[in-house]
Amino acid sequence: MGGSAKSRGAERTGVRGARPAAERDSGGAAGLTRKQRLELYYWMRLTRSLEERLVNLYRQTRVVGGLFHSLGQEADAVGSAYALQRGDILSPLIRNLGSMLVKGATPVEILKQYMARGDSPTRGRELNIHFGDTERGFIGQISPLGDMVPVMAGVTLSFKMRGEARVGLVYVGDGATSTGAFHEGINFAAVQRCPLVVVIENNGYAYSTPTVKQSLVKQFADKAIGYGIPGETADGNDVVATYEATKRAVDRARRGEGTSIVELMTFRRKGHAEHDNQSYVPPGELERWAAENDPIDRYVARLSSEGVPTDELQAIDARIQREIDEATDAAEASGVPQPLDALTGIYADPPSERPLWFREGGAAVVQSSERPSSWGTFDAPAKGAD
Ligand SMILES: Cc1ncc(C[n+]2csc(CCOP(=O)(O)OP(=O)(O)O)c2C)c(N)n1
Ligand SMILES: [Mg+2]
Repeated sequence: MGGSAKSRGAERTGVRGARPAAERDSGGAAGLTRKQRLELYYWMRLTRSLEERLVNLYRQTRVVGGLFHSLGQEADAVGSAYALQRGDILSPLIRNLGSMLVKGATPVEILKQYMARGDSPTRGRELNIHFGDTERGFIGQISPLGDMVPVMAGVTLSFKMRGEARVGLVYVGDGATSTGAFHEGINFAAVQRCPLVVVIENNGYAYSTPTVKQSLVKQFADKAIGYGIPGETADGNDVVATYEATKRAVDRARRGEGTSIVELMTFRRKGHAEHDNQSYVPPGELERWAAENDPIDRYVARLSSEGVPTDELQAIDARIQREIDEATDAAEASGVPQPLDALTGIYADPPSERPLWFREGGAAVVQSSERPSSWGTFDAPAKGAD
């Protein structure tokens, strides 16, 4: 099958012009039940409200690291992750909080992680959402752009070799598509026919670099042609269209038809992180996207037109507020990390080691007790030896 983009998604306001919501939204309910359609609303609203809470905490200096925000991209994260099944594996990025929530990450974990609490998933050693849980089906993110594509090629090759009907999904930004790792990983996955979906989140910018300075391709899905795989562009601000396009690629992968690209057209309405004031975005662009192409507003309009009463959505909003308040209280009540936590999970039994060995000029623990001879490494020279 050729790689040319099948459907053109929401085009960028001010760059390619936006169409009215009624025309843009995909038709039908995509085979989703009423309960599922409300779940999509719940996950998008939870993502937005949780990030709003995180911004408040950041401004109060209670979030100690950088804060990465997915404002305006909730539909692309939630709709794509929703197309996966239990047992499938997802590799998220900093703007995929919504995807992680769909896969079972909890608000309290996210808050503890950003607030660097001692009982957060990484015990305060990492201050964003770079944590994973293979049981729940999301693996830990890493910062180097594109590098998770070859990793997920390997993960999905293992599914294929074991004869498991499982699928992997890896997110990359428009910027990450310019890396060597993206190219090597997707080419390998394609030729090995790995059950992998590569979702390119085309949000207009890679930090301050606009997509027009990133690549000359018209649509990033067109890159699929170069790898001999299918590519499809969908409206990433339409949660149902996103779900449908990703589901098509997921189903193909599960049927043994290999790797595909799904490009989701969206827009990053916040800076790269909270500190970035987006002075490089043309005036009016952010406001235009907020007014004309907000994924939650569009979905609320759609649900209303399908007969979902407003008070039902308001009840979901109230439930989310309660959940976030409770999670915030729990995160604030939990303690800060203890110094020895820095070693937990790294050495076999940290408490048995002298805590300040590294300040006393002693050899690393690994030199004395935990380096198996099978590693074939050499002993460090004894102190004072020639
Ligand atoms: C290989 C590599 N180069 C540069 C960086 C620094 N960096 C981190 S995020 C980012 C921009 C990413 O843009 P994009 O891939 O479009 O994702 P988005 O932030 O828009 O979701 C850059 C340049 C990095 N982490 N890794
Ligand atoms: Mg980008």
